[in-house]
Amino acid sequence: MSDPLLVEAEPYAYAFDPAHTALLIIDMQRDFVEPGGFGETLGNDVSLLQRVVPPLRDVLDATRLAGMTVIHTREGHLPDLSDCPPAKLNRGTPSLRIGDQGPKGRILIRGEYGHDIVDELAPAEGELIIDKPGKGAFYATDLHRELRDRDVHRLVVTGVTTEVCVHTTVREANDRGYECLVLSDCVGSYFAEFQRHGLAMIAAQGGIFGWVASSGHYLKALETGSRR
Ligand code: TIU
Repeated sequence: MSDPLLVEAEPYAYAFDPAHTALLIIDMQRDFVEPGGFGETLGNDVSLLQRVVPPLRDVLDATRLAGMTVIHTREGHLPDLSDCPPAKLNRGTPSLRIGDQGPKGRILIRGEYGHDIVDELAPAEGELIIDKPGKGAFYATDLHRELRDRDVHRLVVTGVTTEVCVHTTVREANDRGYECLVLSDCVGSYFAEFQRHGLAMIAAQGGIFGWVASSGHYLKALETGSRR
């Protein structure tokens, strides 16, 4: 194996071999990022998440160029809602519930326009898409098997929202033995304080769940690799 690439990160440098690392893009769906979707029905200002798209696009381009595995996830449910627990369906007082008709189609339902990934980050041919019914990308999906099949042990994690699906996924991944680097400007929250504290929680205690770095530091490491 060649020398690993090193990313300047918290709590210390993150080492990775591009051949055994995947970029994981969590739930960059219209339902969370654009008006008229699930995020907005919960009372959130979705414009806060849109700032994630440009740096994440740069990361996606560079990762594809490096020939690394790219995996996209989408949170959502079957049209008959058979995979949506009543506890999730009935939670809170959203303006529209999961499965209701919204301006971008039925809220959080697979196959609807709002459920799909934003144009800027659309999956390329051959990139794996994991459809998940929960917040974590490992729960009730084939993600663990797909990663093992590809001999991938490290994940560069991006997407939305920091303290919900990103956190749940990083915690699930960490318990399964994956080493996760979360890119701070490529994850987003509807709440500034959750963004700050959510990132701090990952790298605290010597990296209790993983590492945190800016996309700039990740891109710099990839550039170093391409010059070898
Ligand atoms: N509501 C919220 O912050 N997030 C979610 O419901 N799902 C994801 O984070 N993808």
